[in-house]
Amino acid sequence: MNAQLRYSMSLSAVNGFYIDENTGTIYTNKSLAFDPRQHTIQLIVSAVDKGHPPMTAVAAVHIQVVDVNNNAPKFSSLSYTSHIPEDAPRGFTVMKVSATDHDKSYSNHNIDYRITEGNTGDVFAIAGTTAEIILMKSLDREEKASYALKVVATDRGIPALNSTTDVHIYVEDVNDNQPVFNQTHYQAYVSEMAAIDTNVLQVIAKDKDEGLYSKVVYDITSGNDDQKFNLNPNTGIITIKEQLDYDTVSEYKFIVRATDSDPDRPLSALASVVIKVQDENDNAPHFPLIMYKEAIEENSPIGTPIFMAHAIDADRGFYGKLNYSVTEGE
Ligand SMILES: [Ca+2]
Ligand SMILES: [Ca+2]
Ligand SMILES: [Ca+2]
Ligand SMILES: [Ca+2]
Repeated sequence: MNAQLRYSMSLSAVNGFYIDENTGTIYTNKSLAFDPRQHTIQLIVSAVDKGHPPMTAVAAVHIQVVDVNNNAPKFSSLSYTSHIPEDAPRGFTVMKVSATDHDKSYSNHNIDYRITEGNTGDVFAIAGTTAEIILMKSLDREEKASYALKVVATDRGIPALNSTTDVHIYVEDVNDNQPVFNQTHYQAYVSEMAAIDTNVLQVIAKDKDEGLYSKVVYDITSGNDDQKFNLNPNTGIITIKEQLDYDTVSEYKFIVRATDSDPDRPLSALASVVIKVQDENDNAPHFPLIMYKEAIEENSPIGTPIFMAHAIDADRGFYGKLNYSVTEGE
């Protein structure tokens, strides 16, 4: 009977605890918050037996409150977006994400950041503790115009907790590509008889940039002094502007230019064009004089030259070679 004990918490009971008076087990009656400034709570427990007189023992109980890692880091935003020019220098800080963790102890709330997905070519790196996303390599919008990264924030608790956010990085265009002609040299043949506005050929240049930085306009920079041809600045189609004449000019050589439409710093490319005019039989031969009269002596031997026909044909080349024949005798 004397061994039967009755327990109590003496002195001022600490808020949050109670003791089973029969078993002496100490319970909490509310959730304890970890306070990094006060890790331990001291309780004074008395045990009284049922003897006569009762004997009392008093003990100090130190309760160590341990922070449990029960909060995952939480990002300040569900997703993040950043725009960065494609000519941004390496080392450029693209953006900064951030997460917080409500646990109290150092290891349970201290966060490390990692990029886990989408970092094609290791173009970006994240500073593990500050969460700044840094550009590590040169960008090229024409190669890759956007990145969708997954960034994970992990605390240092055991076990560690983490959460993930999406980071969208859009690469903004810079006019860093000049137009490129699909041929460096163009050549076409056109009949000298071709009508005005006939299409002779089309020059085409492409520009890998976007918008105005890729909108190409064409012009002829040299070789069209007599304005025989027209180059449509938008389509690149060269047409005949004035009647051609093989016998005056049989070949035209131009330099054409393709220029993008960057209002500040347009880029351009050049190509050469040769247009060969093809001869047509457009000039009837004619004799310089209308009538030739020759006196022939009677009884001249057969084969005596009596007349050297000499006609003129403005066609050169094949159509300028004449065949002579006697069509009618008098
Ligand atoms: Ca935590
Ligand atoms: Ca580029
Ligand atoms: Ca570009
Ligand atoms: Ca361009």
